[in-house]
Amino acid sequence: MEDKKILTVQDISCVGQCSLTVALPIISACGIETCVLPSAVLSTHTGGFKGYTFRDLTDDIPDIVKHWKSEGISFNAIYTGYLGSIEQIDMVCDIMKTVASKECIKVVDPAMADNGKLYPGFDMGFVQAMKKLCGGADYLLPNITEASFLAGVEYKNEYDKNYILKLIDKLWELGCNNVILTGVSYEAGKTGVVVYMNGEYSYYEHEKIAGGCHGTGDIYSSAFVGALMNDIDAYSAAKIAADYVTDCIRETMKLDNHWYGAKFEPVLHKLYNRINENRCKLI
Ligand code: PXL
Repeated sequence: MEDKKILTVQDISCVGQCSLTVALPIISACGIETCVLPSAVLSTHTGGFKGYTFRDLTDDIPDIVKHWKSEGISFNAIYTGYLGSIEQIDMVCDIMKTVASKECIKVVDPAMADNGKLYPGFDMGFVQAMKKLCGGADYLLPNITEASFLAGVEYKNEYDKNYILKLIDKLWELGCNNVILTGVSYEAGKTGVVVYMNGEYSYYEHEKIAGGCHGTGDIYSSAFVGALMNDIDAYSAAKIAADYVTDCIRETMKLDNHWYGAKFEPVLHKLYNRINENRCKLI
């Protein structure tokens, strides 16, 4: 049996159910050893709390990576999320080469925007730097807002299939191998993911639960990576992650005022079960 481990690079938001506090439990629950490189430490995420603290860890990264190299440590997959600075994006581009195993799978979630807007603290310089990281991805997982910034295409709330195909084509031109575009909704009450792989587009449509939740992009990417690392094909992994996010939102809606994140913990077993069902199909 292969001894696989993944490195995930993103921030620690101490409170807020996003980034590392989501990636670590979800990927671990998928049975995969999960190593972390924290990009920054924040008291909370930036999506609704006021007066949060932010410690950028860019300066710590070179020594951490140097130590890993001296120990001969490498990773079977590297998955990046929210990054703290442009300088850090450049370092992560480097890490994608230096601590990657031979067959390393590179997954980039360009976590920087949603609902038509960049997150606080990010600007077009950050978007420009992010394009380089995205260009080296085996799997690029943006939402529509991130895709529109990266593609240089106007953001639209309502769109047709041609708009989505244009976004994906422009993302692919950045150099990435495969694109998984999340939050693609063509009709009320439905949403889905478009998977662009080996020149072909597939769409997995599912129920859209009113309300939505903060941090679902991070949950989606983490579940996708967890499934992929279990040798599940990318389309099935995209579908498993979408079903899991739907479970998380449904769970969150049971509460009156859980506004800052999604309740991913009580439904982790459903993700685990789906991954095992799909693994069985492989055998
Ligand atoms: O969920 C993405 C995310 C991650 N990390 C931080 C954030 C956000 C989104 O707002 O603020 C710190």
